[in-house]
Amino acid sequence: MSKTFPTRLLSLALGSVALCLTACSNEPTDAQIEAWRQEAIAQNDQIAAFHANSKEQQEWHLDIHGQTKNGKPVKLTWQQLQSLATTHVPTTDLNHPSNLGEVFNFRGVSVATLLDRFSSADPNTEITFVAFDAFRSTVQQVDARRYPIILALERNGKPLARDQGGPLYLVFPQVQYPELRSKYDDQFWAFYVTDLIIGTEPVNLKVGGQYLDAAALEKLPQVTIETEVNYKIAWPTGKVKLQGVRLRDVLATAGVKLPADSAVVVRGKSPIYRNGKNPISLPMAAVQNCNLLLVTRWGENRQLIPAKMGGPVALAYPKDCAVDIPEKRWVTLVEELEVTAN
Ligand SMILES: Nc1nc2c(c(=O)[nH]1)N[C@H]1C(S)=C(S)[C@@H](COP(=O)(O)O)O[C@H]1N2
Ligand SMILES: [Mo]
Repeated sequence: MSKTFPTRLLSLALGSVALCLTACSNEPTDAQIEAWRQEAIAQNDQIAAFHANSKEQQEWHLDIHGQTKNGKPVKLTWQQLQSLATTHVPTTDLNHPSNLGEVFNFRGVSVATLLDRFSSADPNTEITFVAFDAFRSTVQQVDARRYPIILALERNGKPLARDQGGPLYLVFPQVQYPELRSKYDDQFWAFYVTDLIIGTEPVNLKVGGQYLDAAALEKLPQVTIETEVNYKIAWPTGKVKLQGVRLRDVLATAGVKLPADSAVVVRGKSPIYRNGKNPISLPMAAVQNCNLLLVTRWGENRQLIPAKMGGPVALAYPKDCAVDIPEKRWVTLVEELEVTAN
């Protein structure tokens, strides 16, 4: 595969030169050759981008968690998604302001079909879509069953590019059902969807080869802070109460050693939180000296944190921490802690 690009580039360039050498009376100027070269490079880049894009699509999948029929997560491969994608939705696309009035033909997987096949939750349960960038969009299950809401993978017969919300884009049939316009406005149209959570998952935190459940976390000392949060979606603005347990207590209860020169990597569900090149890595000094928290409850009534808000477990930072943390990234849908060399 890697051979085709340079070969192609060369033949494009040579082809242009040969063509002109016979047809033109003059030798091509340096400027012409440079123009052809640029053209060949641009074409080559396009081919490379196309292949990268289709590779990303081939590897894309949808994970379904929470209240599934057998209680286990379901993984749908790109191929399975393609064969399930039999629902067509003609609609305008809120996120393409250049042609707001244009009606596109989206093809995708009906969310109702996914729920019929995989959901065991009662009709009042919310479902939450999670995206590559940790964006979340929560829909009422009754609406997903009543309307043809789809995870689109094609628009007007073409795969959805990344800048069109692809490979999987949550699309609402707002032309056929105008009442959806206000209920599910542009904020709900999630791009690059990776996960669907039916209801909220139970706590299942992986720490040093062990899995801790809600009961294990409840046994640890509970800490409450009041702070502004940066979980972005579905949280009130201003200060909120958060209740949770200290990161260091969680690690200790799992029997994990905490060398002074190590760091704790926190991983959430979304791929953006699992980027090995840019992990969420907390220096051990901060873990030891600050009340970095894994929170499970919020608000005056200490309610459990639903998937809609990024629960059941999220990472929170206290205001007052003497140790410098390079970048405070608030992590939702926390699934794993790992101690690594710093
Ligand atoms: N994955 C993902 N989808 C998303 C968003 C996002 O940040 N990530 N932003 C939402 C919001 S708030 C809006 S208004 C629309 C358009 O977002 P844009 O203006 O950033 O393109 O996409 C929605 N879908
Ligand atoms: Mo928005």
